[in-house]
Amino acid sequence: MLNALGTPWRAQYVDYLQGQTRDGDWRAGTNAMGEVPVLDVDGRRLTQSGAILSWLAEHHGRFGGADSDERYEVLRWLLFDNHKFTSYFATYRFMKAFGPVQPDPAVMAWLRGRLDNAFGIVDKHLAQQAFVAGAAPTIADISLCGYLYFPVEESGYEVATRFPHIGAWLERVRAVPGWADPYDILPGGRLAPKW
Ligand SMILES: N[C@@H](CCC(=O)N[C@@H](CS)C(=O)NCC(=O)O)C(=O)O
Repeated sequence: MLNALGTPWRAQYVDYLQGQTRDGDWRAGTNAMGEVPVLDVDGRRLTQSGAILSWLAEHHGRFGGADSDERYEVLRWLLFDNHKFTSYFATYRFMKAFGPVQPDPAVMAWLRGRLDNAFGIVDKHLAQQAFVAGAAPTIADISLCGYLYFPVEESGYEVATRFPHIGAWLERVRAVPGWADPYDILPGGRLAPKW
């Protein structure tokens, strides 16, 4: 989002795999919710990607939706994303590639069922229109696509191939000026999948 806005930004590494986000001092000083992303901007601290994206869209007057109906549509998809799309996929990828123990097949099968459903819903939606909230990209697209550009071997889930409308949409989002591969902009380097 920051790249798409063309606004200067600087990343700071947070080592959550080693427990930094569970540290009491980090929570007291940075985010009581124990999560990244955290955005420090104009003397304020924002957390929760949906709130960060909404603030940036409003502040810059871009990617928030063209009118009131579209802004409501954006909110609807941000909520769906946080509950059922990125949340399940991020968890699935984490357990599949980076979790502390080998993933439990029953848990993975349950998550996969949830993902099949969520991806199916978004795929059907994107068969009708170019972007999630309408004809132009918004923060709803930026929220939903967040984890889908990571290498397939990390999740073992072929999202773009299994859901062709999602695959085509990912190419359209990739064409938004400022788009960058996550591993080219995230600090901390790339880890090899463990499992
Ligand atoms: N709903 C939150 C989810 C954020 C989230 O799950 N962040 C993960 C990294 S992707 C995290 O900080 N995990 C650290 C932990 O659980 O200790 C958002 O969209 O910002």
